[in-house]
Amino acid sequence: MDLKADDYVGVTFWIISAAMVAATYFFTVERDRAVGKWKTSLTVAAMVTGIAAIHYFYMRGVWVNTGESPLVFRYVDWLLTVPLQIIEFYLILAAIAVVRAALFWKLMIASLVMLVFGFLGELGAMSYWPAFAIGMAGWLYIIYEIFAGEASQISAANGTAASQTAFNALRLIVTVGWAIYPIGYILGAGEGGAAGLNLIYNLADFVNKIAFGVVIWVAATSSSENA
Ligand SMILES: *C/C=C(C)/C=C/C=C(C)/C=C/C1=C(C)CCCC1(C)C
Repeated sequence: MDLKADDYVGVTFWIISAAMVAATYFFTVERDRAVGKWKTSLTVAAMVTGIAAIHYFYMRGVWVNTGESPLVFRYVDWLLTVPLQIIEFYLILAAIAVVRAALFWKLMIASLVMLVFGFLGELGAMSYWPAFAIGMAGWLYIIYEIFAGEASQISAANGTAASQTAFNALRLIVTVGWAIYPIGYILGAGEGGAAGLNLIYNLADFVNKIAFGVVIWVAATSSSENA
């Protein structure tokens, strides 16, 4: 089926598919410019956009052909890429200090709670707003942990200038960038909500997967040039 000119949500699915492929290529090639542990960080950034690219090809098909939310593809993508981004956070901290594995698991479990309850709510397996509230609690816990908890203390006490810049930028992404997602979920509750929900989720993925990788790329290449 062709993409209709007035299907603006479908167009965003296309643009983001292309952007995810381009970003994957970029982070992979730029890996050569990074040294040491930063190489792994760029590899993970490329994995996130690469996994998303594949899901975007399929999600676009569902949307263009049916006009419905590609619910399962969407959440499978998130369930793969959000944990990778949590790993990315942890790698940045682990590059500068000895970090307890418990911190990693706290962030990981909170992100899974956030996603699983979002999925149950959108699927209709659970009431929409209680599921949303539990998902929000998972996200707020992550924010607490990276601003007031152990993660922020490690970064402040041990970080280099580049790692602290990366940590602070990633923290902003998780707070401000991730805040776009609940807006999509809220729009999804309204009449004809699928368009608003997908438009906002697409925008959010564009920011949070590509900008997230770019932040890591900036830190990786700047600290490699100084090394
Ligand atoms: C690459 C994909 C990313 C970074 C996805 C992030 C998704 C979220 C931050 C979702 C958040 C949600 C809540 C905070 C409440 C419940 C509904 C969700 C799942 C949309």
